[in-house]
Amino acid sequence: MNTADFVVVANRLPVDRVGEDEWRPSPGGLVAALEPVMQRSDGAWVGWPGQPDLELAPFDADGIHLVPISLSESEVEHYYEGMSNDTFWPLYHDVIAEPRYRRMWWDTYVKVNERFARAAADVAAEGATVWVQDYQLQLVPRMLRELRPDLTIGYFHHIPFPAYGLYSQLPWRRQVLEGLLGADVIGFQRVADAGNFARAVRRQLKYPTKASGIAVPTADGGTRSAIARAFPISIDAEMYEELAQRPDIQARAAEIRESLGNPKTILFGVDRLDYTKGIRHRMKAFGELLEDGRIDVADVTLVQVASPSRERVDAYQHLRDEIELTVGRINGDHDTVGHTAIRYLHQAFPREEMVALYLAADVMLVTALRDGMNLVAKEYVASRVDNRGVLVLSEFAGASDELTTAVKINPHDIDGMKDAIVQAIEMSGVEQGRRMRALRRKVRENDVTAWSTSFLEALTQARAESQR
Ligand code: GDG
Repeated sequence: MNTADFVVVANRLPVDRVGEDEWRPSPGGLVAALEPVMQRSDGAWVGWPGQPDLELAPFDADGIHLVPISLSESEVEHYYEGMSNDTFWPLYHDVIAEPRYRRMWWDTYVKVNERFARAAADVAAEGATVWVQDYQLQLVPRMLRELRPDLTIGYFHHIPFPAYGLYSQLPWRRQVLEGLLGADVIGFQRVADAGNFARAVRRQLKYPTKASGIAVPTADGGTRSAIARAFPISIDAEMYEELAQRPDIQARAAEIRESLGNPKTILFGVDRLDYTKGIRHRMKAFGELLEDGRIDVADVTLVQVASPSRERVDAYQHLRDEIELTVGRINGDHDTVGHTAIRYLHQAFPREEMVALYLAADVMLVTALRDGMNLVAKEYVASRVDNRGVLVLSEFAGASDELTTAVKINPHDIDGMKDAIVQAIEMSGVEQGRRMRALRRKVRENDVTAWSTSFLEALTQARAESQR
């Protein structure tokens, strides 16, 4: 393939390198969401293969044309671990951890964004649609528009966009807004994120905004319109339903219960090990419930999968230490020879095992302090083909806007979270069914195909209008 009519540009390629010439589809929120879309279209995907100093020619995998971007060791350190994961990530998640502003990181971020923009410009056919993904590549839309004014450019922001009072800390706040405004459509998870973005544009750049439209000045002295609005991302719900109906996966769920000593209630959490996910708050609430005697270790077990993430960033190393200290203390205080309080797994599991865990879990705990969407909440719901199980869901996760019949919590309110967990443990089967059916309807109606279709339709429409 020389050029493509549809191009995705994302930090990572949708595959991991497992051998010299061997690639495996990679796990994670973004890939899980875009994989089905890409396989249906004849597109190209521009991204980093995940290892430094890897110079690779474009290749095809799973029906997708892949264009690898090479990053040196120091570029990975400055652009990815630094600017993306130690500046933008904490700043955009309401400074749960302190963002670090390093000029050297920014310079590399600009340089790497240019490389992605040029690769996308090279692979895109005349008049093609390019869909840029996420906060690692916020400058690409504008760079790409300058290189290729014929393209239709979309951008989707997978993480929150913070309130202006926080955003304005960013030393490069103008450049980032201008970078994003290079897109015809800028998509966010929640209505509130799109609102925060429009406010930042008004305050910082003084461009007028009207409903979801932003009037962006052009080089010829006129204006063009960019659309900023919410497109809540979702999952391939049908795939989760199918997995959940497989006899081997159901048998595995029973086996998991058995191997935990058949507790009455299994609580489950699965997150990348990240400070945004509220894992410590969740454990504090659980530990206090045991301490208070409101639950008993013989009856209730918490299974916590914390998949390894960003292990070279300091804040993540500290978080891991804190969590593991907490797990050790709670288990030390409450375990019996036959029962454990927390079964902690710092590992990544295959999708089938995840679904077996969802099926084994009576209560799913999503306690994020800030989260763009949180796909785990939706995966749990889609997997509960038996219409049983309770989702405890943080108001601070984007999923909370749609999943209104979940048990809602404020994870900062430990007493409130403890009550919600007890409410979930004690909930009748009838009540579980009523809530779960409503949740499942939402996730099925607004699945990942509905998400990408509505984004791409908005893009087509925006382009048609701007050409008029
Ligand atoms: C970002 C935003 C937004 C996790 N551990 C394992 C595993 N996972 C999978 C889950 C889920 C995905 O990774 C995680 O997605 P989330 O949405 O929960 O969170 P982030 O990774 O932070 O994703 C988020 C998302 O982008 C999409 O826009 O929702 O707010 O932060 O699919 O199942 N999968 C497997 N083994 C694991 O151990 N197989």
